[in-house]
Amino acid sequence: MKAMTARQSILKPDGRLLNGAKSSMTDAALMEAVRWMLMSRIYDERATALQRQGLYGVFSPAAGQEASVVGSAMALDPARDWIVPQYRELIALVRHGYPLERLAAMGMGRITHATRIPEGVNVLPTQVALAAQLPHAVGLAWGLKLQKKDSVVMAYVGDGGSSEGDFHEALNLAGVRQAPVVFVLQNNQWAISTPRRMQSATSSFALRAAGYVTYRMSFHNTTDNPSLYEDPKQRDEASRRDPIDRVIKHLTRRGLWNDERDEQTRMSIRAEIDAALDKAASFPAVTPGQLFDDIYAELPERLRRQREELLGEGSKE
Ligand SMILES: Cc1ncc(C[n+]2csc(CCOP(=O)(O)OP(=O)(O)O)c2C)c(N)n1
Ligand SMILES: [Mg+2]
Repeated sequence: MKAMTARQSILKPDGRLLNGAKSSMTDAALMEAVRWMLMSRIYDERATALQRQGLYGVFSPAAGQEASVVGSAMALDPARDWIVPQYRELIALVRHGYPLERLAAMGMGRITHATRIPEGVNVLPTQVALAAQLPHAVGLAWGLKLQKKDSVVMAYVGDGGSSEGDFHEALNLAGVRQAPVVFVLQNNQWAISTPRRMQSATSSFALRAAGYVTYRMSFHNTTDNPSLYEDPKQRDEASRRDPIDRVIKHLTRRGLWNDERDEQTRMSIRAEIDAALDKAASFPAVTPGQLFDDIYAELPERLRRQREELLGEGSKE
């Protein structure tokens, strides 16, 4: 197998395909992809604005990475396959059937039954403890194989997460057990402020796992300020390769996109996001006692005591 050591891209900044390159996507798939990518970008803007108003928790945008997230997720059949995310692949989960309003409810602190993954939606929850999702992904894939299911698990990890022991353990076990799991390593050049060159001596993360070279075109999350460590030239260079701009320019050249369609698409996405956010905000706020729910079938003594202490002796809450 020839190792990939540089960015592979067939779509130029002006929306033209490289000479001789051919997209294997149908027009219908392209149109679907661009809508998911736009939805991701517009949701980033809305969630960030809400966070700045104190109405949303810490939020990690996907700006710049939409093509990796949407392109990989669209290879899956939601009825058959599974997604195991890190925390930046929100739109992949929505495409797979996790309702946006439930993800929004989680972001807005309504960590109640309102955020539950519905029965039959094949996704695991987002994971902030880096790479801890990967051994679970392998276990899930191994289990599906033992059950003779024709399913694959797609597990996401970042360049930073790939330095964790869990990453290497998971890949090794997947190899040994031939578990049907695809690891998508999104190398967005940063682990918060740690640049990719400080992360690994490897010439390419693709030597470790199926990789995408992309660029995080925003802050790490809403607590971060990249102007303290990012050279603005890097961002300018990445903006020229903005995945959404390139696909829209490509579709425009081919007569599949115009200003009217652009406006209509963005309007319908905004309406969908507004409805999800309104619904999320209407869920009841979490009460302190709920912190202890849905973790153990029966609370261990230590936690039972902590719960009592928090709520006050004899409280019924
Ligand atoms: C085990 C662990 N160590 C450290 C952190 C703190 N932390 C949160 S996000 C992050 C950067 C992760 O970078 P990467 O895996 O490249 O993903 P990205 O945020 O770039 O998508 C770090 C170090 C954590 N969440 N978990
Ligand atoms: Mg990263």
